Amino acid sequence: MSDDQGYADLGCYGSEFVKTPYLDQMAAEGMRFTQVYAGSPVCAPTRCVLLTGKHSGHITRRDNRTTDDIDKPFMKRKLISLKSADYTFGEMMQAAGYKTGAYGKWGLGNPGTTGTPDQQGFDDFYGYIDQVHAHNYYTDFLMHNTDTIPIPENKNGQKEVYAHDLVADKALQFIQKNQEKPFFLYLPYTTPHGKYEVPDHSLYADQPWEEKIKSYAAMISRMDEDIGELFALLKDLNLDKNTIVFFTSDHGPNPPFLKDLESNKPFRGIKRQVLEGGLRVPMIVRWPEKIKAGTVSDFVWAFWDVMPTLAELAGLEPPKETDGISVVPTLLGQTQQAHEFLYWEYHSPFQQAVRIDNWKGIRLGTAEKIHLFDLTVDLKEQNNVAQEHPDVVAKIAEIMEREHTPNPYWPMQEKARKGAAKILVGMDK
Ligand SMILES: [Ca+2]
Repeated sequence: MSDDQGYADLGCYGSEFVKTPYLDQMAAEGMRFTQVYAGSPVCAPTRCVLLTGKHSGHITRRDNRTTDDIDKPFMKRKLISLKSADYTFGEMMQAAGYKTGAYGKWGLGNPGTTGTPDQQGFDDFYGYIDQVHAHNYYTDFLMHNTDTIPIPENKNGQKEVYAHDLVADKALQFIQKNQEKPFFLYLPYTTPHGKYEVPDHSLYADQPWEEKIKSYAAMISRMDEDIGELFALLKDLNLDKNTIVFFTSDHGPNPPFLKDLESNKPFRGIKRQVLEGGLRVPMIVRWPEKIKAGTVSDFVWAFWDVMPTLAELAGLEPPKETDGISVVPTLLGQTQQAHEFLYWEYHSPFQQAVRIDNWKGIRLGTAEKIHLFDLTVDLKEQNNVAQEHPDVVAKIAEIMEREHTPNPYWPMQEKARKGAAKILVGMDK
């Protein structure tokens, strides 16, 4: 999983700018999905959804911040940790006898809390436990499980070792080490999230873009090469055919990349918005001889389906509490029951969204009217047709009430705070 990478930032998703030969090859050898949704439009809750198989109305961590400290600087904000009662895909796979490893950005509970990777089903972790720490690509330490491991080369602001490279290597070592056993690798890379720093962006030297944009593109290409190495290793170890690999991004892109890279094409919206551009993500799944090579699927699914899907792939019962469905039939080319609806809530500013068939409803605060868009003809969500379809709007309103479980940290808000309106008028136009 990449971090803050737009739907359209891969060659196989139509990018004319970013070079991703290995992910393009993965898509050519597997199944590429055009209608997969992230759990939330920001980092922490989307990971919470992915790991627990529940949508954002049911999870512990529904925003990067808590509701009571919105005015504090980001570094001083309290971060809500996963609870012991939260059951993750790590715990599920660990209990089923898989060796479990997680490398990269965790962000669901800092050291000393119940939310650390070692307490949430991972035998081995290396990377950034704190999500804000992950913004630093030349950090002078990373975490191994809950131990601090110094990176002396980066002491005193030196930039000798690119931390992403260490994470990518750890993932390969995990596969090497566990090649004789069943293993489950969760690999949340930190690229191409800011800071936009990379050792080398010469691949894009001829582009007329500013530095930041060259770096962002180079970060994606660097990750792509690492994924190429991962596939090469699987082949070397003769694990290629029996290893199922998923690739996705955690949510939509940031504003600086829309103009030059068209990162959210063909949608509107960005990170922090429940518009399609904030939620629609690439999803590629590769499983040689089982998944038909080069397939493109428009089946509609979301991050909360990953855990039940893994359960079926591992021959387990579905998790007891989940909002998801297994998409294994779709992977195998069979037809399957579609979701009745998809639901999202996000808290800064408060937004809810529902998708039913090709209808998408968005509400900014419970006192506001629901806007309704027909994705069949309006992928950019610009033409509000709520007045023409009161029955659909009523159904969506009912889902918005029902799917939000009350939680002291995450109250429904009547009014989205100041600035929210620009989400619907289109801040990126
Ligand atoms: Ca992110």
